[in-house]
Amino acid sequence: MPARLVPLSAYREYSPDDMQTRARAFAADLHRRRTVRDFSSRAIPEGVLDDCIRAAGTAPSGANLQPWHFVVITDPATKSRIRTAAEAEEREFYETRATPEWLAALEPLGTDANKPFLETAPALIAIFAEAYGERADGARVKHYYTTESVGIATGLLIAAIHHAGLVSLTHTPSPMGFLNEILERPARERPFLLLVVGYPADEATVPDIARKPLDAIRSTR
Ligand code: IYR
Repeated sequence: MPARLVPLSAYREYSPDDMQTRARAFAADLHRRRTVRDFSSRAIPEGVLDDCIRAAGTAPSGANLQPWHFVVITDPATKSRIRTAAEAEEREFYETRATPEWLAALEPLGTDANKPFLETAPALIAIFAEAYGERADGARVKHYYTTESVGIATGLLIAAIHHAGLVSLTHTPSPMGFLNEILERPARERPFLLLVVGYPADEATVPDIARKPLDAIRSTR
């Protein structure tokens, strides 16, 4: 089947000055983003997360197969079940699985096995990566670059949440198989990440850590 091509009508060109201003402003705004672990229980205005997920769903993906699924969790009982399961895995991680090197790397973040934010925060977004798709007749559809695709979508989601004026935490209890069970997602969906979303607590603090400067992350030739 030949590709059906349509004009690129949504593209906008900016003058070099505007381009520089926009690039600088966008970088500065993203620079304000911090991963937050102290959440307020304030509810998120209705509809905002839907738009953030719409933004995430614009991510490029392997063969445009869009191998992602987002579950928005606001139900207190479900959050509580997730907290219990996540903390069990985290205790295992902090007490046994994590190497001393790994624990040392985490020290500046001040994290431990207690995850109260899984109940305090108004919303959790469980992000699943579909290992393969499924047609209506049950036939499998192969997916390509699934991890890259879902990683990009997650990055856009985090940026969209920040842009909307909310904060998030990328939480990765490992393994996360309990999410399939609690959220009743099929086995072909692999839990990718649990994003905790909401307003920061009034007295929220963040680790005193810095981002690498441009010279450390970019080279030219
Ligand atoms: N999943 C654990 C440990 C953890 C691991 C990394 I790598 C981090 O950047 C942060 C935490 C936890 O959530 O505490």
